[in-house]
Amino acid sequence: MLKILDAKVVVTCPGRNFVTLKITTEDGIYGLGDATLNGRELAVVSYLRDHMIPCLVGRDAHRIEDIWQFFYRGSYWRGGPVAMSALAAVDMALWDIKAKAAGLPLYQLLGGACREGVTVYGHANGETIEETIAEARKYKALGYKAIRLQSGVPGLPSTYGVSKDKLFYEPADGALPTENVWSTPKYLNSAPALFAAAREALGWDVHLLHDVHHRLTPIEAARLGKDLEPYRLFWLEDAVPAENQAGFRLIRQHTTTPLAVGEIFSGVWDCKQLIEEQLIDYLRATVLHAGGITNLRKIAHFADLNHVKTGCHGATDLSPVTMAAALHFDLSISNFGLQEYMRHSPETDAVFPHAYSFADGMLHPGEAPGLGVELDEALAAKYPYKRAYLPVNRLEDGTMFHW
Ligand code: EZ4
Ligand code: CO
Repeated sequence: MLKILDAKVVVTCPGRNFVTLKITTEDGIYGLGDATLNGRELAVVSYLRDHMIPCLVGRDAHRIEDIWQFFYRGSYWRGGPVAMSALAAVDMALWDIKAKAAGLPLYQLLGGACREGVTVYGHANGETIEETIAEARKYKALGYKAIRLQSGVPGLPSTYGVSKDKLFYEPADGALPTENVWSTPKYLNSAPALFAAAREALGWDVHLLHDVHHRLTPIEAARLGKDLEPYRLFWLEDAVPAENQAGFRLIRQHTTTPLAVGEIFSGVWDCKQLIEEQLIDYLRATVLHAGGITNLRKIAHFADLNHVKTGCHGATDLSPVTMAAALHFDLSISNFGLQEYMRHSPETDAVFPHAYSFADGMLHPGEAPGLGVELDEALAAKYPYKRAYLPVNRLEDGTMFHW
């Protein structure tokens, strides 16, 4: 019995908002969990503080599966991003505690390493194709084996994924949502040219990826997939919104471009059909928004039976605690595909000192017991919460669209 003494939620904004759960046990061992839900942070804070922490105190921290089931089944209102992010934070913190109690890095408890490191992809972006390719060259020089390319769409004032600060893209940029403008025809006319130029300039010895960010219909996505086939993408991400999973059948029937989807999924029910019917190649669900390490492991095992690999979301709104948890998970599962890696700012890394490190295009979680991430609470307190929203999108005629 490793009794849970207390738990608290820390909100900090070292450049962007992060919500962290810290669970403390009677033995003095503590664990950290990330509960950050970009643009809706305080809903998860309340879910944890007002509804979960009172039920956690006094429980045995070792009983991870039981505690997971207690909250999942016991809330009656199952699932959804707020509840599953809160549950994930509890789950991550408990795995952190268990691994620290064992004196082992978490990946050892998950079955041990299946590979030498976790291959990651970085984000190259620019207003123009030339600028994007120049950025991609920098990633290649740093040793990256896989690079996501996003370029400005001619005729649109701004585009998803294209940022002024190349290193630290933060789409949640306004105290009220920024309004962007979108045109599918303009986008579909420009995207293939980016990859034609990129293969010409970068060659074939690097994996290239692209994120559509849920902006097409299935038939439009099918066309884009076909147009991109000559450039052999590693994956085409979030081609359409995935609430209607059957929509992927149509894309699948038309193109051999590999498909990735799921960074906003809350669990297996958001992707059961996608996996079962083998409609996708990579699942983007994360340990954070999909209910923790406990839940994502089950989903990954199910995916493995259906030829689907993992491709965990790893944007900067996932804190270093999630990044560490994802790396332990990635290292230990049989069907790992690729891990997204957007570097955090030095301010964020200072608040969350961590054992994971990058070399030769791969991240490794390190050998520190547990997740291998600390929280500098004194420093965190110096960065108070700042309301920030993700942008919204409208078509050129003013119609609300997907962002
Ligand atoms: O827009 O993480 O692949 N990465 C992405 C991200 C998401 C943000 C949303 O919080 O799509 O940039
Ligand atoms: Co994405």
